[in-house]
Amino acid sequence: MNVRALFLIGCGAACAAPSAAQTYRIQPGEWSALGTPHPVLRFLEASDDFGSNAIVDLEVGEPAVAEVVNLDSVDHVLVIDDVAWAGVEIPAGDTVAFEWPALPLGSYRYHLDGERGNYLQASGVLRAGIDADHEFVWHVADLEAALLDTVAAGGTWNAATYTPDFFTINEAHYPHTLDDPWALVSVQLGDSAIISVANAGQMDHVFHFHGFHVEILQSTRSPERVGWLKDSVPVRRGEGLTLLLVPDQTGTYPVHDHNLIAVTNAGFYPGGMLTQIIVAP
Ligand SMILES: [Cu+2]
Repeated sequence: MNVRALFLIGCGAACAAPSAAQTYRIQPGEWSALGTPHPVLRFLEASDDFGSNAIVDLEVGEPAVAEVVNLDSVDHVLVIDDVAWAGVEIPAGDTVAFEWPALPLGSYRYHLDGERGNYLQASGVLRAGIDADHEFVWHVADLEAALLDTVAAGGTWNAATYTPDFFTINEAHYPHTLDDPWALVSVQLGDSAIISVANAGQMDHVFHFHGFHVEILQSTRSPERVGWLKDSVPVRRGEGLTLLLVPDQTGTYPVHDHNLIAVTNAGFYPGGMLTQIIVAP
C-alpha cells in the first residue's frame, strides 16, 4: 500500500461542491478532576454536546468559511499556532463569520488567545487534508486543576509557581483515554494509521511508543524531522505533528509521555498522558 497516497487523500468528488459553513461555539463549562469540577472553556461544533474541543478539518490549501458564537462573558481572539494568520476577534455574546486560512497538508493547534482562552483550554487540533481510513487525534495538555479556578476568577498563570497535576489527551486522562476512539489507537496488522498530535499545554511533551517506531510526516515546528522513524517523538508547546504508524506486530502496547510525572493523576500512577495501541491480527 502506498502510505503517502493514503495520507494525501482529502479532495475527492466532495471538493467539487462548496460545503456549508461549519458553525462553532465558545462555551464555558466544567471539567472533572477525579470528581472535583473545575471551570473550563471549550471550542465546540455547534451541534455537539459539551465535551472535548472540536476537531477542525479543512481541505489542503483552501480557505473555508465558518461561523462562531461566543457564549463566554469575555471577548476572544481565535488563532492558529505556528501559522501566520491575523486571527479572528470574537466579542462576548457575538456571532462572527470568518474564514479558516488555506493551510499546507498537516496537523495544527488552534486556540483562543489570552489567559482565559489558553489556560481554560479552548484549544484543539486542526487538520488540513488528512482523511485516512485509520486516523487518530491527540490534543495533549498539562494543567494545574486549582489554577483553572484561579484563571476563571480573573487571576493569571505564573510559570514560576506552575505545578501541573493533570495531563490529558483530548481533555481526558488515563484510563478515560481508552474510552476515546480518537485517543485509543485500535488497528489491524499492516494498517496505516495517521496520528495528528498538537500540544496545548504549558510545557513540552515527549511521546514514547512501545512496540513500534512511527514516521514523522509533518511538523509545524521541526520540519527537519520529517521522515524520521523513531520510538520517541517530542511535541513542543503549540506544535502540530502528523505521525504515521504501520504496526508490524499484534498485541497491546502503551504509548505515553516519557516525562513520568505526566503519567499520573494528581500524583498517582498510572494516569495522565497514557493511551494504548491495540493491533489485531
Ligand atoms: Cu515508554
